[in-house]
Amino acid sequence: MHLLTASVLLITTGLSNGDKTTILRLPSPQTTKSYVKLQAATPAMTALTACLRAKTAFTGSGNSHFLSYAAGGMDNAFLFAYNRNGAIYSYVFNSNKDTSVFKVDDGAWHHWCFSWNNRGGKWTVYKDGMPAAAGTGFQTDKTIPANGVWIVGQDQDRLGGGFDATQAYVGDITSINVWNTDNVNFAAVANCGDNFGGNVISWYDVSKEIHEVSTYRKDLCKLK
Ligand SMILES: [Ca+2]
Repeated sequence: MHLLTASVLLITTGLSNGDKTTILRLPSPQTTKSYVKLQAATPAMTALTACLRAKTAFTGSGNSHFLSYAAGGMDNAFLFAYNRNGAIYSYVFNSNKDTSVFKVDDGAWHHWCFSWNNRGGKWTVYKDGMPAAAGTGFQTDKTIPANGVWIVGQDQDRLGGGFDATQAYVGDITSINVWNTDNVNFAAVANCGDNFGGNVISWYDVSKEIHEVSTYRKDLCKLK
């Protein structure tokens, strides 16, 4: 069901508070063998929001990747990751954005979003539903190409592959949702009930091709 309220794009999923969600657990030590491919029909995007919940105490020697999107001959069309300092960083259209949002690797569950709009190049990082860092002039007027490949837990250096073990994510991750807009109700999306899915990727509905990753199911309101 598609629900438009006050020009904020939300898609209700079949989930409600108390329901269990699939949680991925990417193993230690880092390996290129563990990843999940998400089967999504992706439009060309002049704006984007990616959100997820992650719990990790892992600090890598390189950048640890939650999610990568390769498309149109561009392996870093979009990346959502954190660096060796435990700070959120992203790529949009092959250009990186380091942020001052630290302690991703504090061992606790957090809800993270990165949003971007090519109008003015506005970007924002949200932590647990609240804005934590923002800026402008990042990849203004660029368009992220359509019909690419979404990979959880690895950085693609070619379409669907070219992984580097030192760039793998280690830890738990769930609630990966992607919208082709930055007009999202972030507080609602961060709510533990996880009622709202993205219109590009909806975690509840998206087909997950799982490679050497363990899974468990849990009520998101009871995550520890
Ligand atoms: Ca790459």
